[in-house]
Amino acid sequence: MSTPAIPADFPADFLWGTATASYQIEGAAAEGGRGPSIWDTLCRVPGAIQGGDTGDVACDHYHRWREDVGHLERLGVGAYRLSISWSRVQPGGSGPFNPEGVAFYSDLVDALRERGIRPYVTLYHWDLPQELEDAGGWTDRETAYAFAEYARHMAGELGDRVEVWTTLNEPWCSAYLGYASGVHAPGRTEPAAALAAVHHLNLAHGLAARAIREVLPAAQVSITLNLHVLRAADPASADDLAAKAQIDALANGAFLGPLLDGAYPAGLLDGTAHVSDWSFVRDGDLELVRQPLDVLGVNYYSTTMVRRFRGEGEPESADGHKASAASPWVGVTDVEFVRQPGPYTAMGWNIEAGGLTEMLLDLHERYPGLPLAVTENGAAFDDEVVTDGEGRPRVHDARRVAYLHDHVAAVGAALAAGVDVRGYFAWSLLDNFEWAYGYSKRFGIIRVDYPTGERTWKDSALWYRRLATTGRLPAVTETAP
Ligand code: PNW
Repeated sequence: MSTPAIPADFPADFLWGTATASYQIEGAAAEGGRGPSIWDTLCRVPGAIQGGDTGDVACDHYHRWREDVGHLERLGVGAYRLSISWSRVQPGGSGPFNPEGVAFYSDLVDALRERGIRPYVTLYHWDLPQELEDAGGWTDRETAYAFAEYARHMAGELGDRVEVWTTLNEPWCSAYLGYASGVHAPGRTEPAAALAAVHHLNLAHGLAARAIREVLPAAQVSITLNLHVLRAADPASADDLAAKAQIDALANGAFLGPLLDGAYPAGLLDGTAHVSDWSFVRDGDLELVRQPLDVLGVNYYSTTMVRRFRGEGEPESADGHKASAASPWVGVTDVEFVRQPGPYTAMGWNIEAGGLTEMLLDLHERYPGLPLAVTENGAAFDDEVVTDGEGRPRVHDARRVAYLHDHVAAVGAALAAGVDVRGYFAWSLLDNFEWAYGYSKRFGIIRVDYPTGERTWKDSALWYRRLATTGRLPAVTETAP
């Protein structure tokens, strides 16, 4: 086990939390007045989701939420990151709100606060109301205005009971996986549309941030990005470095640029000029997108290595598919994604905790004074339930404990180097619906049995409780119940 030089203790006010998302855990897809979302629709497309799984029931959190709040309380976490299902609170995405849906989140937020757990609320974790997609979805500018009205309404309903308002989770996924590669909802494979989606998501963030602050002037506003930590296969090769810059513009610059620098990077506009003229960016948009951020959320799982396509065979895309399958990398034809040394998680993602320190340091250097939070980090493994001497179910997920240990240590290393990191959220509280992979991938620190929904603490939950309650990095062996 690696033991990086980190302070023995995290700051006393450092927030330990866990994260989930509405569609991945709630179920009750047709209950309580909820309207359909684009994920309900994609789940009905044959072949779209592994095993034909759907979020119809998921972890049944909609009915079991009191029990889940109990798990959070016993874990001793100071914060919980949840997302609101837009179509549960506003079934059509515009028009009337659904009081029953709003009450669900209001009660949940109250229950968390009563236990001293701060709610970090994400307004959009990919479950767009289907009616809005039918009108063009994120390719349509109107969706950004609709999002801002939804955000305004929720700010009024939940008010200052919410600790941090996060507008969007990983707009990279919404835009490129939803509209270019099509592996996420709405499952479209239209590269030009994906670029329009990038911009309308950025615009939606800016409009929503402004609307939230109009209702709640003291609100803390955030967005969560999945930045890519990139490596050039040969750092001495100008071609590979150019390939890396090309991917950096699409993956990172497309969001950091307008959010924090006030402009899309020239490399992004040039590199996609053959796909789109970006005429959907209107005068004044960039000022709207660049709203002050109280904290930037970053999700981190792995690193990405690229090189210039060397002309043998067919270049591979990010997920190992041949580039002739739809690629999320709009406009890119001559970049290869290189498989890196393991170990790997069950997602096939290489494990490299140092990449997290690197990402935090890099953000700190580029945007000094911008507070950061790790809003997701975790790993899928094939866990196994065993029975201990006293007949109790146990899950000895040693690889997940090691993953969390090393990545928390990586956050500690960034803190020690002076980076302003405020919190860390383990993905995920529960095993849940892992999007196109259905229930085949388990990220939880608490196991969920399907279909009974029964929850069982894994060793990683026991380890995380020790971390959250002491603020000290436990050894990987500290998993006693
Ligand atoms: C994130 N990629 O998803 C999401 O925020 C979570 O909902 C999800 O469960 C978690 O990470 C684990 O996958 C991602 O292809 C999905 O690069 C795909 C990618 C990145 C993040």
